[in-house]
Amino acid sequence: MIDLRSDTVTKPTPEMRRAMAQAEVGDDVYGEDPTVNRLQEKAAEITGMEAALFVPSGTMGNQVAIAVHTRPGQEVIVEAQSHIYNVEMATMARFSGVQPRVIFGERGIFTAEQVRNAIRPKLYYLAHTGLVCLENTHNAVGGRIWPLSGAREILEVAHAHGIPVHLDGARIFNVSVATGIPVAELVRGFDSVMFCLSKGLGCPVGSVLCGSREFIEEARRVRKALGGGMRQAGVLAAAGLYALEHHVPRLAEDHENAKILAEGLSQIPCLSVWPPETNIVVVEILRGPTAQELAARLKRKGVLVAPAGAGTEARKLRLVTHLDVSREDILRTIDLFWEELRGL
Ligand code: TLP
Repeated sequence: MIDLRSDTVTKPTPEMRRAMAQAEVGDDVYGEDPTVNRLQEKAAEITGMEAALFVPSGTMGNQVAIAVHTRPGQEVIVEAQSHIYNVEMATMARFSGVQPRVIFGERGIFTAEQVRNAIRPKLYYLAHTGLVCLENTHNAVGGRIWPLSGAREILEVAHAHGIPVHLDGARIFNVSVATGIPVAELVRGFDSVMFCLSKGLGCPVGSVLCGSREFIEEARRVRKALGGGMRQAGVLAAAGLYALEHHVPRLAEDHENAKILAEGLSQIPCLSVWPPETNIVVVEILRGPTAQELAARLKRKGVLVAPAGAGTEARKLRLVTHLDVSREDILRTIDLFWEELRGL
């Protein structure tokens, strides 16, 4: 099977498994797992933040950040297609007692002016704005890179109002490799950043939340309260350390494969393909099968792709390149799309 549904599907390489098997471990709830501690130190160093916390998933990293930054009854500014708003099961309402204040970006990217207009005036009878969240890359709009200058303007506006800004940087390493800008530079000024080890970096499990020492101290309490205190988690952290040391530059191959895939598919007349900026290709099917139907037919031929969006958006597919798909797999996928769609 050629699995292009997500970069979450990668399996640990033999070298990564070796690093996991050999990891030195301890009880991380006591702060005594040396490998977890090393991963957290390394993540803090890479992001230029004071401290970091290993969490089981990106969702938990985002939600712990929201819980620490906000108070119940506040609003959180989010983009309409963001993961935090769409794919985290309204968890900010469930665990933090806050509601999303949704802004519609231009193809997923909103401006500082839009943020300024969405911040509530500090009147006692209005909900106060507790947090702004950005997502880089922005998954649902095809792995788009949030322009750094725009992000910095948003940071300025939010901070001028005393509002913190969290970055869902699930794929921030893709941004860094695509732009050549170090991660620390991309996240400078944010109050917290979450990045995923279990996406393009190829780990089986795990994300890291980074921020100030004070923020991470509180985040550790919230993680434990949510049931995310892990014990001998060094076996997982070892995979993270291995990935940070060996799997970052190779993301360029995924970006190259995404470009080749997009170029190939864009030759098919009934498809409209969004030019990828990183490792995510969004394909709109203009005529013929729905996304579900085409995905089912491709599956029978050995290729897995993900229908993107629901309802009215059922004519979109998302294809994600990663560690476990080769150039040959990409060329084969293009051929199979042709086989299904020729003549349409
Ligand atoms: N994204 C998954 C799905 O949930 C859509 C994927 O296959 O892309 N932030 C962003 C931007 C994400 O894309 C994801 C996962 C998360 C957070 C959550 O990470 P996990 O799945 O580890 O909770």
